[in-house]
Amino acid sequence: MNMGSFKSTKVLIFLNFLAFSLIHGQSDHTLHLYDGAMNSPGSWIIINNYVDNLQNSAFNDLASSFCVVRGIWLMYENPSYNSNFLGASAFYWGENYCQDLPTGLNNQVSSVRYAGSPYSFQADALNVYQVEWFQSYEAFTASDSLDLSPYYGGSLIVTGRSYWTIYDSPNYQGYHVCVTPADITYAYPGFFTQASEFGFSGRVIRSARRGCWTEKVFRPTMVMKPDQLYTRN
Ligand SMILES: [Ca+2]
Repeated sequence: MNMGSFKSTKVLIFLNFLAFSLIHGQSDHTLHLYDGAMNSPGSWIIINNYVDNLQNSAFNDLASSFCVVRGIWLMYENPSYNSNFLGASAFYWGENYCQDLPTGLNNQVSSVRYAGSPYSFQADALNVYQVEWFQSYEAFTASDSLDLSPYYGGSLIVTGRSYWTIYDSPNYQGYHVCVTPADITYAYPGFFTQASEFGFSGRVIRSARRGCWTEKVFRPTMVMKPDQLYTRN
């Protein structure tokens, strides 16, 4: 996988620009990071958008606990969502929940971002990541289609109540499967931490569109409950 390619960098920049310009720096997702553990939190910062490097907020490798006020949040050991160096990562979704960070991330978190729609964390959207556990470059769509450069396919998050079909070729061609949220009644997001969980081991995702255009359906192997931090172990 060519992690540092110009093409994928360009996609990332474009997508980030799109997100920022749409929401004027605000989103439906809010995260608090605390210097200390929950019993003595100390100084803290409020985050409601992507933070590529917490050094810019003078909070790099400082957080020992967090509160998710609302949303779907992804936390990474390294800057730029582990795109230059892979490492520990964790995810959380829900509202009004606080917890100490686990050992692998305590005083280690260097970047954070949310997944799903900037407008509502339970709206229909598809987030596709280059690497397992939602690491590295990301592509996002809330509309009917998505065409991708050939660098994606390591993990994905399906939010809202819609099914999506992902393809290994552009223009909705080639091998394809349908992926689903965890619960479409309550809009529980579907977290697919690695390609084997959605039948894409050894493949890349080149296009995607809303709806289930095949009988080959992959549901999340685990229903990730709200109000719990999930880390790779
Ligand atoms: Ca770090």
